[in-house]
Amino acid sequence: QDYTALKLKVQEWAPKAQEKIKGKIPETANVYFVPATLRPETMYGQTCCFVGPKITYGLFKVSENDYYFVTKRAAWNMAFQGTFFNSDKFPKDISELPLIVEMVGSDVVGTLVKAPLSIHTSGIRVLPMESVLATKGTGVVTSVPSDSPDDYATVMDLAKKAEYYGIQKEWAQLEILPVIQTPSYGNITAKFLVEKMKINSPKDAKQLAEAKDLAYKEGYYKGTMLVGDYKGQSVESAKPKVKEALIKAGEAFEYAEPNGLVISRSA
Ligand code: ZZB
Repeated sequence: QDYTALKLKVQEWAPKAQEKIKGKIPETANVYFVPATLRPETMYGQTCCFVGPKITYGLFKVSENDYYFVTKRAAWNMAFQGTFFNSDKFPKDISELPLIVEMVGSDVVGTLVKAPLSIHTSGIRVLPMESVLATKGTGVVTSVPSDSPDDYATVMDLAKKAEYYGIQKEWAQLEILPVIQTPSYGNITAKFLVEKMKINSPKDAKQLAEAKDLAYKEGYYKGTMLVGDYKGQSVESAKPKVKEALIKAGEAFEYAEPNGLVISRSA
């Protein structure tokens, strides 16, 4: 899979995370949460960033002043894609990764990050999502509730049970921006499908998978951009252009994953 890895810069850490990184990175360091996405053209509509609350992540040093928050598995993959090392210095073992500190997802819930292209320019929050897979992408997922049924179902649930999840309700209630117009599902595809299919919970995995499929197809083949530099263009034509622009601006990079396989020389 060819993903776009987006750089969401930390503005303010959640207290638990702050405690764990204290003294381990410079005060002036740039730290980024790095979700992997297949839908760069939807980034205007990001409203939060998901982590698996029980998943273990690492803070990895990428350059003198830059650090990435991803799973160790993703960092290992990135190590061979020019993200951490030059080809003459590929790591031989996972222990050679520049790991600063490990944290679990729940440590970072509440962290405020700045998401490139998002209309929510004062930042979005890191929130918990039970269905995040540790074995896919970077283990960090950016949330676009307008166009991802999983994200829509999750933010609705988070807002409904904010106290249970230990979050502030407002963090899950940022405005949902219409990003893509479609002939069959209107301009907030995910909401339309979740309601039409009567999906009541982020745990309705089978139905959500079906909704995701429909949303992908309709968005890609029939969608038109409602916002951004490529407003009025088809999604098919805007997608590579948005990706390119993000990469050029230093706000994203390419991340590839060999079919969920972890190629580890130490394995
Ligand atoms: C933003 C986005 C906006 C996404 C959208 C989708 C959609 P797929 O389709 O199953 O191959 N994702 C990435 N990593 C993980 C993970 N570790 N666990 C759970 N979900 C993950 O997966 C690709 C999509 O799944 C990614 O693209 C990401 O969400 C999520 F409007 O990023 B996406 C109809 C889908 N719309």
